[in-house]
Amino acid sequence: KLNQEQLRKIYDDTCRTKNVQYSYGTAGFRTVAKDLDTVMFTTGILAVLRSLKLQGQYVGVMITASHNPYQDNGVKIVEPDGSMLLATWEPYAMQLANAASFATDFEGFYAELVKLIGHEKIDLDVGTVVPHIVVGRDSRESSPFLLRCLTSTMASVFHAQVVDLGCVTTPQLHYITDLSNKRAQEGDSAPVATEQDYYSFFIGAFNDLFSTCQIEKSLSVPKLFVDTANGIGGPQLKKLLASPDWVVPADQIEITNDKSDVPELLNFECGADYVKTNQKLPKGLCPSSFDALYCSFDGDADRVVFYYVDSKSKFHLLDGDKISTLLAKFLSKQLQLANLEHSLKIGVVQTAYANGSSTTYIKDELHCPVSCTKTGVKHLHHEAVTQYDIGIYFEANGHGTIIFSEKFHQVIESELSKSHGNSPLALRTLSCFAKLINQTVGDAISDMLAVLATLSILQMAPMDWDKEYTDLPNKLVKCIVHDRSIFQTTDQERKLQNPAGLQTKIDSVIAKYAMGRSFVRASGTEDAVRVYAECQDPSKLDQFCNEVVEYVK
Ligand code: NG1
Ligand code: ZN
Repeated sequence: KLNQEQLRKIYDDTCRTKNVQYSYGTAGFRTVAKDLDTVMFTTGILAVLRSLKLQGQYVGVMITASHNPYQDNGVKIVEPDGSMLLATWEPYAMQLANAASFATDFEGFYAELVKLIGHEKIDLDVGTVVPHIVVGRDSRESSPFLLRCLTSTMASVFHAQVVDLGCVTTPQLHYITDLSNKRAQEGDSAPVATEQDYYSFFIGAFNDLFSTCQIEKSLSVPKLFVDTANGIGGPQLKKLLASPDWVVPADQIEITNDKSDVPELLNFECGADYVKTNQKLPKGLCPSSFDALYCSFDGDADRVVFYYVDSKSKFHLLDGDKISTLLAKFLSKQLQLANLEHSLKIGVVQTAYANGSSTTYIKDELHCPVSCTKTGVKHLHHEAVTQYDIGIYFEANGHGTIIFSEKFHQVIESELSKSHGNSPLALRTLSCFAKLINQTVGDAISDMLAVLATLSILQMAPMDWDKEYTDLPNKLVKCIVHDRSIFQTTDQERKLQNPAGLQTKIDSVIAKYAMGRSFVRASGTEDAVRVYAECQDPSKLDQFCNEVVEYVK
């Protein structure tokens, strides 16, 4: 069945990194690129097994390390519907990678592989099911080599059909994987979707929304500057803007930090993570007119944060919480206008990192339900899908999207058909808006279009958006500790369970500060513990945060 000798040869040639412990975290595998050959080899095999398990459906694999420095890279597997790898398969990804990393010889690794195949009852009979894989990568220099490690066994050993999308954003990979499977299910003889499908779809949705709302083909903000972190978002956004169907005047959107061909500039002093963390303009941007809007993508364009500079040259961040609240305000209003607020449930999903003011605003001003989940989009996504018909979720760092339920589509369709072409504007607006948001994963490009459309429909300037509520002063710091695994949390990561007694000490600090909130958790992507603190008085924030840090160290 399996050509063991062929597999052995590729294993020997590919898996040069040994004795590195790999772990599949919130963002897949991620580490310095030079250590990734072995884990790429095993992840390629696991993706093939996942496709075999799912009757040969297209499984996606993305090579990226998102906002990490240029020396890093990473890989993650995407399910046929564009969601993240099924949680029960994450341990397999780890077992296989660590088997290859720590095995003294090929036999040790092979035994682990056979065990997994047996456990999942996967039929390897060549010809019964052909596995299908879609691969994509961001702009990193190390990616072409890692792609070869990833795909080394796919066609030769497993007879898989591999579609290489080349350089794409992470959300494009998710979208294309999902669409390819949908087309295959509908019996399309050439189901593989392309980047072009992505551009056509989102431009179409944007144009439909604008014409439905009878907006001139021009944005409400005079100018949008887009910092693409010198990553893959730059070239991809340029392709979208260059499309003949894109109607917004070219001078309204300007892309900066678009040197995706200079490897060491990736995420360097620019991008969503830099802007959110440092709360200042990225390299390459200086304040122009004070009514301009700015936004920053991260390296693989799955997150976005906005900002502007006021007439006193003060920087104002419009982060993931502000995106959530803008979209929640807009969509709740549309639901009311369409008389659907009792039939469809809208809600916002946040993590503990959401600013306390945003949570209060959503509850008290928007009267919208709010959920809190653990960090990591898969948790937010799950809550959005299971609890709401319009589930708006964003991490404070700008990663998020809106999920519209099956029921939402049914209700909208049925209301539209009842009104015989004379349907209320709000109903048509909701119908168009639902198409503008990438349903598979947070997407900087699609989220950016949704925010621009919302601001244009509501005729809001950046400062109107910002003044809906004022963030509590807040701080996020990283603590390097001896062993971060001892920091175990409960209550959606808002409280520590271990080390014993530490939470009581933190609580005693919190009690001293007006509107104080602080929590401590181990990072899933870095070898560090994160301490978050917010309180009313900006002059006491540093002291507050330091007191908690002292207990953690
Ligand atoms: P960790 O390192 O687990 O805090 C970070 C972000 C998450 C998420 C993941 C995946 C913060 C505080 N944490 O997770 O929101 O984006 O990376 O990339 O921003
Ligand atoms: Zn990213």
